[in-house]
Amino acid sequence: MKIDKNSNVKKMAMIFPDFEGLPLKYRASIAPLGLTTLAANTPENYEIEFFDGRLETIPEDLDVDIAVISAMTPQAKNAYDLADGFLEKNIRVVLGGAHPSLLPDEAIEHADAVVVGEAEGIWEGLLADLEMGKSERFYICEHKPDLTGLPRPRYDILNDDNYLPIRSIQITRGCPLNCEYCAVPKNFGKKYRIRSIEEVVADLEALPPNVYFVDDNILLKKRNFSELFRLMSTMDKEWTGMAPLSIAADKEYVKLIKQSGCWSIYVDIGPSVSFGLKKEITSYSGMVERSLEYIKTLQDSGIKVMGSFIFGFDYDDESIFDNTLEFLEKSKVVEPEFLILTPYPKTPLFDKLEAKGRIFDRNWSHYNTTHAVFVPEKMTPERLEEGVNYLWEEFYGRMNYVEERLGANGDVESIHKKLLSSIPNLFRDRTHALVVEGISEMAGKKDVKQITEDELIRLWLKNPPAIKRIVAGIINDLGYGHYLEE
Ligand code: B12
Ligand code: SF4
Repeated sequence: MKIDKNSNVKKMAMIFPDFEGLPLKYRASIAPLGLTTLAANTPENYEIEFFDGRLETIPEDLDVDIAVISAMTPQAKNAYDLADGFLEKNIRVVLGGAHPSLLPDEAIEHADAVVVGEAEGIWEGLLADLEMGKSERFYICEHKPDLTGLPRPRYDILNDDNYLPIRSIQITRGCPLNCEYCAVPKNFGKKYRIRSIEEVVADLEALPPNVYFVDDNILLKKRNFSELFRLMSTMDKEWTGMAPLSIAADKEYVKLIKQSGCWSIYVDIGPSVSFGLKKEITSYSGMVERSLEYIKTLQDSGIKVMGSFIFGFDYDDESIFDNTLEFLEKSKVVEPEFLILTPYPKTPLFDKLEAKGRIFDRNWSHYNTTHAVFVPEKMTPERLEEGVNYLWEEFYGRMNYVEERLGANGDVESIHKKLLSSIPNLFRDRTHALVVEGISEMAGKKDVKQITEDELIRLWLKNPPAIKRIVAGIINDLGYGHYLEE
């Protein structure tokens, strides 16, 4: 370790590596929470510099003592390449996060130490061991940490210019359910741990108004969450989070969620609906009706439904794609995401497909939900990818969607100009309104409508990288990415 023995100050790089295949590009503009949480647990004598590889190039000549890298599976290859480069320069490397926790034996080939699972209670000891040159290879989170008294994430290490004005916060860890494609129970345990609501409220009070609850399922522990939402009703927060669609079965809960400031919920619509969408399975068609009803309940209460549709289950055949479009038409879900089922290592799904010899692609960079890495039961991998691409194009590329968003009249010649000049219309919903807030702030205007077309174009041309990336992401989302290349 290149530590100056005379100085107690050490330099640490924290890195969230790049990965491909985030079709809704603006999501990269939400800052990751794992490393800011780790930073909060890092002793003060470490000077931390944070890099988000999705948004910036990691300098090759980083002058640091230790590199700390977090990786989900699709980031693993980039994480390992970076790690190898650091090791060559005699910089100490620690790997952690979802993928190294699932496959520590693979990760240790590229690191001095690997943290398996949560870092609280392990991290400071690991750093001390590294400093003394006697670190272990694996640091395993044997006892899941109590979530009381956790330090606040160190959002100050983030470059705010890179991100939407929204802060992530976590209230729960673990999950007692067992969805076959999910890595959460394996990494965080089956016990659902929840923080003290008092502490969460205190954290929220210290945060700006827009918040993202990264919790996987805000339907579990409804009593605790109800208490939180009641307290939030007086707090002037606007938040988004994730839940199963059945959250809408309880209309009182939906009302409370809305009152607490919820403007959108990301729901997993895929498995039940796609099963029900098979017309011949009439006994399941009730699921589709119920899902439509739940979506409507949320929408009627003013909550935007962001739907995740996963394709490639054994019962999915090629009819699923058009059936999904029909479902979208009926349900008016405004921001669907079309994902390919992906067998993340150590999940029940991986084991099942592996046992049948159906996994044919082990390039982790492809494990990003845009590639078929296994042989589906009722179509070829190619048809699965084509079907999902078709949905992205059909839904986001179709003219009436653009018209709806832009108020444009299909005049393709001037669409590029229109895209720029109509940005305020484009951002009609709340997600996009967040972007607008960022833009108006940079333009020094309170209300985005005060920004003239000229100013907007000037901003675009001179732009700070954040604006360009965010706007380009949205233009791509709308299926007009090729205009940006001209
Ligand atoms: C928010 C989130 C996102 C965000 C931001 C990513 C991020 N990591 O912040 C976004 C939207 C970008 C995202 C994208 C994806 N995600 Co995601 N995401 C999550 C979620 C819900 C919460 C992550 C979080 O903020 N946790 C809170 C922090 C505090 O926890 P943490 O990051 O794990 O960090 C702790 C420890 O792991 C450790 N730690 C973390 N890194 C490091 C590094 C070192 C060196 C050390 C020592 C310790 C350490 O310290 C922290 C404190 O203990 C998790 C589920 C979960 N419960 O973890 C899934 C999860 C991480 N995502 C997952 C996946 C697969 C994806 C996708 C790749 C695919 C998908 N599901 O769509 C996509 C990208 C593609 C796409 N289509 O968009 C999987 C990962 C599985 C895997 N094997 O990689 C998870 C576990 C969900 C699941 N159901 O399995 N995701
Ligand atoms: S997908 Fe959500 S509900 Fe299912 S096991 Fe994972 S965290 Fe739990």
